[in-house]
Amino acid sequence: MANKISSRLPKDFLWGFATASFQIEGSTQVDGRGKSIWDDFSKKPGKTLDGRDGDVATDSYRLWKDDLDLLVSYGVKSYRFSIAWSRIIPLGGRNDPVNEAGIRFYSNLIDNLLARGIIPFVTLYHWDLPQGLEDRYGGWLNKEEIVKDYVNYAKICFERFGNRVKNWLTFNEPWCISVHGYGHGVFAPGRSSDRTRCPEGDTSTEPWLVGHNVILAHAYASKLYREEFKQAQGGQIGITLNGDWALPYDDSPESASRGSDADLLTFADPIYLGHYPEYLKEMLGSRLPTFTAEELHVVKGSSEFYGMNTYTTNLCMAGGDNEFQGKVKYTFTRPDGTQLGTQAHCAWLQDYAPGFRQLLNYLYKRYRKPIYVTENGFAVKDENNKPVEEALSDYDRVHYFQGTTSSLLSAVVEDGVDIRGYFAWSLMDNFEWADGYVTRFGVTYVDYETQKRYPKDSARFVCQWFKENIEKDESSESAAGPSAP
Ligand code: GBH
Repeated sequence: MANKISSRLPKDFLWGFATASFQIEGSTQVDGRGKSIWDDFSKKPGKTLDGRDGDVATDSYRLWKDDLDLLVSYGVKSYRFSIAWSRIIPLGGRNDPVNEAGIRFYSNLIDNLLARGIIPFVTLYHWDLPQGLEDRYGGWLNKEEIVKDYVNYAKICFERFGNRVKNWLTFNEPWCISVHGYGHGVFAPGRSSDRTRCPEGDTSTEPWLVGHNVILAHAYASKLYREEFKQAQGGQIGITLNGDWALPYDDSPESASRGSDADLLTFADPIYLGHYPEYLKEMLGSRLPTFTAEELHVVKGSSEFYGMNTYTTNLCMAGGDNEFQGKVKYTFTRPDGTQLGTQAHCAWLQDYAPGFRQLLNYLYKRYRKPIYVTENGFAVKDENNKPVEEALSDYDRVHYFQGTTSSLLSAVVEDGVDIRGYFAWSLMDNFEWADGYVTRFGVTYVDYETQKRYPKDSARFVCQWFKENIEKDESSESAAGPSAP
């Protein structure tokens, strides 16, 4: 037994499932919650695939105890969820009133998680900006206002929850906030240069401005935490970035050498290294905002770990004019016509686990920070059209997690990558943004008529896998009971 220990994940490895407030809570008009930018956006014609909004979602604002029972039945060590800013400060701003009912909701959730031995991993911002700030001054476009308002909101969360929450994520995926919200215009607030989608917006400048402002908001909130709360509360703070691995399409010189730079480096380089990547400066010229020396000082080193959301691997070729992809083209079809992996329900996702291991190695070598995989998951093709009983046999998702968990283990035990946690996306099917309820990412099936939850095979796989592949905590086992020596 003794020499098997090194082939496992360390005993304090955190694992569990992730969700986000707007995707699960519903009850959008309850207990003083203000509107978020997703409320009206998801109700506009054509914004979601099925025309449905987030008013009910998985009803988790009311059913949170059921969700907690589910987490307990899965035996997770940790749960990643997000706080809805507009429940805490309904209008959003630093001079607007705080909503005690909103505080109470998350406070209860946190207390009950802890009582069941589940460690909360909390995202402060998973895309649901208070509508009040969008209306008042243009939300993320307005650096002077939004940075202060975000920091104030974060401060309230540290003050009210920080005695119990030890793991903070400032933001989920700034790339998506910027590019989908202000480039493609497919996410709230839906701005874009595409006049068929949006009456105003400028795709060539706004996403970069918004990204810049998100970095600053993150950095100043992180500074505040580290200076005023960290020591007393003993927690840590970081950011979660999305990024997928890239492989060259073929061995021609046009095959992109820097395929995955666009989503990976745009945010990570400033935050961990203190500057925007060279290719981005070249590509954007004066359209790329600059940090003052003082700001840079705050930005550099502002994340204590690398929060990593990753789903797939792309084959890359130079060319095309998609700046958000760093002007490379993506495909899943190899030169010989075969597919890289199994196709998911959404076009952007195929199952290719070796890329996950390579990405972990790449990020660890580049930034030298402990990594938490904060999202990783798969949407099974046509799962939404299957009867429940059939959907529960989610073989493609099981296969996906078999691949990524074994890549995770190899990265830790063979490659020496410092990975501290893994959260599968998602605890349950939920409101999948522009896809509405069509695309299901859950390890738990949700019947949206009854809100009943049914564990899928993938839930069983993931839970079993982590139980078997984490070193046993001998001390706490013997402390917990009179079990064998
Ligand atoms: C995550 O984002 C989100 O954090 C989570 O809320 C969401 O439910 C989950 O994924 C599943 O979608 O978008 O066509 O330009 C994943 C974000 C999606 C970002 C795919 C990169 C690339 C292709 N990634 N995207 S496209």
